[in-house]
Amino acid sequence: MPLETPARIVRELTSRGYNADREAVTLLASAPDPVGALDRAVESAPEDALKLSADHVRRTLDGNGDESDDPSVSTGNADVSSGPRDGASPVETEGSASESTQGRSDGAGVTTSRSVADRSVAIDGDVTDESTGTGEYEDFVSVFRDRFKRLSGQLRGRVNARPTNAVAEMPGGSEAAIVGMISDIRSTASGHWLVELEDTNGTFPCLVMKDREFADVVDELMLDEAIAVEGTLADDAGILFVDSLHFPDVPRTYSPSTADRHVQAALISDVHVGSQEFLADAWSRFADWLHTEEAEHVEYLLVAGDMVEGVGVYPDQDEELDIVDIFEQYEQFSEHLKEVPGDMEIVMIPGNHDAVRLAEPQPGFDEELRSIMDVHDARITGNPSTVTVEGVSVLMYHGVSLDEVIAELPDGKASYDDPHKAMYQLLKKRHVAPQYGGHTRIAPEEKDYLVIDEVPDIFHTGHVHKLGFGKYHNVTAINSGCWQAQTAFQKSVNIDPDAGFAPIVDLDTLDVTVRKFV
Ligand code: D5M
Ligand code: FE
Ligand code: ZN
Repeated sequence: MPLETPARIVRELTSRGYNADREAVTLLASAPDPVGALDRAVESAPEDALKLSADHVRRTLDGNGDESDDPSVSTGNADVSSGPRDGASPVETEGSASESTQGRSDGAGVTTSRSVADRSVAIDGDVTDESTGTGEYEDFVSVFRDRFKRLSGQLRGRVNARPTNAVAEMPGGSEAAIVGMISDIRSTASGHWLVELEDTNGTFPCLVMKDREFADVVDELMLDEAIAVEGTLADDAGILFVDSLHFPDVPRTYSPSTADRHVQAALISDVHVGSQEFLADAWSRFADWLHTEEAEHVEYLLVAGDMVEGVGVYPDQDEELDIVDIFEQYEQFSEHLKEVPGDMEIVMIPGNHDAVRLAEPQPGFDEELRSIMDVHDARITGNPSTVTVEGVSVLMYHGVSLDEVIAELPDGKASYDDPHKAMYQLLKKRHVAPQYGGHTRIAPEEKDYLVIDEVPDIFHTGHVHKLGFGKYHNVTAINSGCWQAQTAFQKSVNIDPDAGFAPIVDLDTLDVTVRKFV
C-alpha cells in the first residue's frame, strides 16, 4: 500500500494497534521511504507504547541515516479564499492536500503539534442523562409553559404586555400589548391576517392589516412561536388591531466573543458512513489536509449529526446501504475518524440518522456507541448543545426543523440554496424548532431545551446537505454540507447536495473559509 499521505500512515498505524501524534505522522509521511520508516518506528517502539511520539520517529529516522536534517513535508499547496461570504454557491478553494510532497529548506519545518495547553471546551444545554419526559400529557403542558416563560421573558422588556384575559376586560379602543404563542394564523376574506395568540390564561385574536408595513413578516410566522404585539382594541374589545409586532430576536448590537489566539475550527456534519453514497475519498482528502501545515491551526472538529446513514430512516433506504448493520456503520465511522489528527479536539452531536431517539432534544450516544466511537477522546453531547470553545459559544443543532422553515416560508426568506437564511429565522424566533406537531418530532421535557436562551457567537447546523453561511445580527450562521453524494430520493426531489466541503472558522476573527475536497 502506498503510504505517502498522512491519513494512510494513520490507517496503517491503527491496523497495527498504534496511535501517533500529528508531528510523528507528518515525519513518517515525509520520510524518503515511508513504508520502511513506519516499519522501523513500530519495531523499535517501546513495548507498552500505544502512541508513537515525534521524538521516537525522529530518532528512528536519525538512526538510519535518513535525510532527517531536511525532511520534506506535504504542505498541501492549496489556494485559500477567506473572509465571510453571504450565501452563494460553495467556494472554489481546492483545499485538498497535495499528493506530492514539497521540500522545505528550513530543516526544522515540520508541522508542530497543536498547542493543547490553551484549549478549552465547555458544554451547556445537553439533555443527555437529564431527560425527564414520560410522554404524558403533563409533560406537554410543562414544556410549553417553560417555552412560554422563557421566551415571554425575552419579549416583556420590549412591550407593556397584559395577560389575554385582562386584555379581554379592557374597554374598546384601548391601547394594549400581548405576548403569546401563535395558536392559529388565517387570512381573512379581505386579505388581512388573523393571528391568534395564546398565553397561560387563554387566547386572543389579533388582526394584521394587509397594508401595514410589517404585514410582510406575517409569512415568516410559524405556529407555536412566541411573539409580542402592540395595538388598539376594536370598539367591542373583541379583537386587537396590530400596530407593531416583535420577535424575541437577537439584538442588532450583539457583540460576539472571539478567541484570544489564532485558532480554527472545522464545522462539518452529515458524514453518512454506511451509505453507498458516502464519499470516502473526499473524507480522506479532508483528513489528509488536516495533517498538513496549512491546517495547523485547525484544532477543533465539530460534527453536527448524521455520523452514519442508519437503518430504516426513510422508506427504501436499505436499497442504498453499503453497510446494513448499524453497529458496523459506527465502527466504520470510527475508522474514518481515526484518520483525522489525534491531537484535535472533537465534539459530536447526533442527527436524525443516528441511533438515538429521534425526538428532539436528542440525548448524546449511549455507552455502547460511545465505546465504539471512543477515538481521539471525542466529546459526545446532545442535539442541541452549546459548546463554548476558547470563549466562543457555538450552538450546535442538527437542523431537522430547517426543512420545515424552508417549506413554510417564501423562497426569498428561506430556501435550500440559502440554508443560512433559514437559520436566521431560528435565531430570530430564539428557538431551534418552533413548530410543534409537524415534521420535526419534539419530545416533551420539564424544560424546553430547544429555546435559544443565550445568543450564540456561532450557530452551526447541517441536515439539509447544503452549504451556506452568513451573519445575522453579528452571529455567524453556518450550515455545513455533507459527505454523501446525491441519493435516489434527493435526485427525485431535485436536491443537489454540497458534498465534500469543510467550512473552517477562525475563532479569533469569526471569518469563514470553505475548503473543498471533491
Ligand atoms: O436529510 C437530507 C435532506 O434531504 C433533508 O433536507 C431531508 C431530505 N430528505 C432526504 N431523504 C428524504 C426522504 N426520504 N423523505 C423526506 N426528506 C428527505 P438527511 O436526514 O440528512 O438524510
Ligand atoms: Fe444528513
Ligand atoms: Zn439529517
